[in-house]
Amino acid sequence: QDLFEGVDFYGIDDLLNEEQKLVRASVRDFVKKEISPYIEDWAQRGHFPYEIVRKFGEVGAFGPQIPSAYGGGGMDYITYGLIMQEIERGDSGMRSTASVQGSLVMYPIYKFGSEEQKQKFLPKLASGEFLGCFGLTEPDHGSNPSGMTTHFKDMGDHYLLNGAKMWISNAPKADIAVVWAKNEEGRIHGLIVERGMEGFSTPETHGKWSLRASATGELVFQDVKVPKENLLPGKSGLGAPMMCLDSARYGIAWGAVGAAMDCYDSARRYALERIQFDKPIASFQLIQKKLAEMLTEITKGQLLAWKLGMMMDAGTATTAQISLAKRNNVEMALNIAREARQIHGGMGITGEFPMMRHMMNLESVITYEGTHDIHLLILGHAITGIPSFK
Ligand code: TGC
Ligand code: FAD
Repeated sequence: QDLFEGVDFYGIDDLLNEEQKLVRASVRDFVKKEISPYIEDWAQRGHFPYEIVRKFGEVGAFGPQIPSAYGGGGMDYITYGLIMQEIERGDSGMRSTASVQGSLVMYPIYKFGSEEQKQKFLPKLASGEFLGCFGLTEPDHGSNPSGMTTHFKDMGDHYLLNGAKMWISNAPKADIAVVWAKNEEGRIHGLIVERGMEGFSTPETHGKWSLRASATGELVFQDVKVPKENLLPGKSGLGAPMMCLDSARYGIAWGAVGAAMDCYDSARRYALERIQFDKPIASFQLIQKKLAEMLTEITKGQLLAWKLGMMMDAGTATTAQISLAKRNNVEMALNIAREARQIHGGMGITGEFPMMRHMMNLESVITYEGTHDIHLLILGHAITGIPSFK
């Protein structure tokens, strides 16, 4: 772990500018000091280290792509991706905390919020004074969010919100929730629900085998009075949350590369040190095949993420292009975690090494922000022009 410098077989660093490399180095250092030494313990205990929220704020992990006028980093999407890569090299659950805050809470407030909402919430979210969450999924509507039943009524001087969301990252500790709900006409809107509002609760989801260092929960709304000024005025319809997902899924495409790098790095080191049949296992062709294939897939994933980042910065990336990268890179990372685990033999199942944790985390990553098959179907739609969902 101490010697880890990243994986760059194709000189992809040549495609990065000095500022991007500097930010990556600072987040890499942060992960090495603040996450890697503790993550196995947090994950084994199912503990979300709440103090990391402030620390993420200090290192600039919250909303790096949001303009600095609102407390964000004012950086490009490549830098944002590099930050997600480094954090997820530490742990996917830690990356979840950061990507939900930046892409799913700060982004909608920045993109669709009023000036008052931006001033009120964005600087506090950027600094980590506030933690946010994003409520789209419901118990009966996961892949098909347009079927949501959470709804609000116009009561004249406020809205009355009822319903429930499930599987919400950060929910148990969140100060605010960006919640997607239907109005009386069935149109989807975003509402900012604040902790302490009567009738709003966030029960924690227990018993997860995955993302154990991330707090997951429900959002329950029972006649919650939401002030009218908490409705996001800038955009309505399913397209609004989908735009947030574009940004978060992009971050995952980079994050998965980080998890894969960590597994590959551990497997390479172990293979060189572990002696069987009087030789390092790295000398056996079957082990070399695994390592060579890991490096090949990581390199392809890096190039995909980088090119997608260029398209994000140019504003030309399509949802289907984002799906392709999220889908490819998460599956790639999951396969590498499994192969790397094999290289470690029995030791690979323990918390001495990171692969088992990454592998279990990646089972969530391949499911959230659109399942692996939903991304395939988004691509199928783009290829054929025929949506299979209808
Ligand atoms: P469809 O008919 O395709 O679209 C409905 C309306 O939305 C518009 N739209 C978009 N607009 C802007 N950007 C996008 N990316 C858009 N995608 C869709 C579309 O134009 C249309 O607008 P309009 O005006 O015509 O109404 O929608 P559909 O109901 O057929 O569903 C499509 C589908 C299945 C692809 C989509 O709903 C989907 O992606 N489902 C997966 C759900 C999902 O990803 N949930 C994620 C929840 S959040 C989460 O998991 C966070 S985990 C975070 C962590 O811990 O890191
Ligand atoms: P379902 O939609 O019920 O899918 C079940 C299976 O059916 C899947 O394999 C799926 O691919 C398949 N399927 C569904 N429809 C089709 C179809 N048309 N064709 C073929 N196959 C299909 N959500 C949030 O809103 N905010 C969060 O912060 C958040 N954090 C999460 C954290 C964790 C740890 C997890 C596990 C989930 C989180 N989610 C969050 C929810 C996540 O986005 C959903 O789990 C995901 O979108 C899938 O929905 P579902 O679980 O209801 O599965």
